[in-house]
Amino acid sequence: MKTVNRQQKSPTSAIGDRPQADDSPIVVLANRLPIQSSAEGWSVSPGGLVTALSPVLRTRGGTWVGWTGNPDEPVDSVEVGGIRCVGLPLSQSEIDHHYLGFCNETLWPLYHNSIRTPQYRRDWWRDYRQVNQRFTDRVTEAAPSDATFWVHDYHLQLVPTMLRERGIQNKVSFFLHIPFPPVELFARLPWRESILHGLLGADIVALQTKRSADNFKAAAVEFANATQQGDVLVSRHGETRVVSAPISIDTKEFERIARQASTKQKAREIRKTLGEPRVLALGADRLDYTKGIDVRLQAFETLFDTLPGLAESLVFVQIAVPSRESIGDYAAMRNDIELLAGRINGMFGERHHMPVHYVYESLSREDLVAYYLACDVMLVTPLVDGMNLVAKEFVASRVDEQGVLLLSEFAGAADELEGALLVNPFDVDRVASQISRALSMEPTQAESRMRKLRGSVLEHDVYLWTQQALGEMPERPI
Ligand code: GDG
Repeated sequence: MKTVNRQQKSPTSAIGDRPQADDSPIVVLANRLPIQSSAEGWSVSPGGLVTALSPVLRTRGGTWVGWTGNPDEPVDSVEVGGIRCVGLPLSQSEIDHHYLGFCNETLWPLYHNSIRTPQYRRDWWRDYRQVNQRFTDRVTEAAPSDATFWVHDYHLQLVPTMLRERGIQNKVSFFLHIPFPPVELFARLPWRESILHGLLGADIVALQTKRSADNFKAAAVEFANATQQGDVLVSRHGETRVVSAPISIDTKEFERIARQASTKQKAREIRKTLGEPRVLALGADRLDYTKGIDVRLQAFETLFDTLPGLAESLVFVQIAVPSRESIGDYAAMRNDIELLAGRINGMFGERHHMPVHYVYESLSREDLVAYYLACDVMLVTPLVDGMNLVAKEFVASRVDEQGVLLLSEFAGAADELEGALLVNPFDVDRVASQISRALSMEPTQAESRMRKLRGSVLEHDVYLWTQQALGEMPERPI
């Protein structure tokens, strides 16, 4: 969709003003490049976003611009796994101020409903602007003339309008992976107007849920003088269509891994190694304070206290992937969770049986799917979450139509995943009673719920999301 006013706002085009077809090459801008280096050179790093975007980048051609994750590491342009990757080296000070500071200590907590206190610092903001500008400069050098620009996430919210300021009139789509907060929380951000004006340079702003889309529209009306006409915001930057495009997964790929004999064998081994418990419950998350890992542990503590014998017959495995360890709130949360897990094992464990297994590492995808397959109950209890792909991956992996999903109503995925047992993660007693309900659910009822869940994830996969987020097909009804 070309906009009415773009021409007027951007009279000179640095890259080109040809009409763009839907098969135009894609240029992805994301904080991180999807590659990792080893002795053998660069390889694709495992991750949701790269899996999601690889097919469209390979078929339409395109480039990915981002940072490698290490300070001052230059990557000119390398082709890895069929994707052209162009690096933007960041200095240690930019990493500290832009990535760790403004992104992860200001925006991350603020956008997650301020469940930790956001820090507002002008020096961080200065580097946030600077890094956004450097991304913009780098991408304008690297992009083909007919490219569609696809800007990702809270790290790069100023880029759409910075592209316009460089005279670029090509299609620009922005996708926010985390929630957009209610206007009364967003209002606290000292740079709220600048962020909104940064985003409104895009033709499309896509968000995970209708609620986030509504929050964004309300903020743009209140703080950026935009007027709203249905799903379109009209501002001094032109027209911006606001869509909800819930991200998803490569469902077929998870099914394929789950059907492999080696994965099924691993799933059997997992249960055997854990002492063949009657019930295996699972959590798998990046170790983040939004994910409600403590909520699950507290719920199990309550259950073990009230249901005699349960702690002897159940094992709860929590896979916790290390994340953002240098930030104080993360270190404190890790400490709290490990203390809680230790306390539960101390109170309810026996010499040959510990009810909580805490795995502080990142597993291979095949191992993760084996855990998904091995468990009886999957616990996804974030306090707030843009979408939550773990919930969808669990469902996709259950080709046997078994297993129960317990899901927080504050995960974006809850809007779609009918068939899950929904919980309010702030109500620990209710989480405990829903776990208990899952444990005693009739197999036929569990199967019918899982069929419903699988129908949703099979239909709404990552390929559909790509089209929606780029504004190339109608939004799905929720
Ligand atoms: C942000 C938003 C939104 C987990 N354990 C292991 C492992 N994982 C992978 C999962 C999944 C990914 O990590 C986690 O994705 P989430 O969606 O749960 O969460 P965030 O990292 O917070 O992502 C979120 C997402 O962006 C996409 O838009 O859904 O709301 O916060 O893919 O598989 N992967 C491996 N080993 C593990 O042990 N390899």
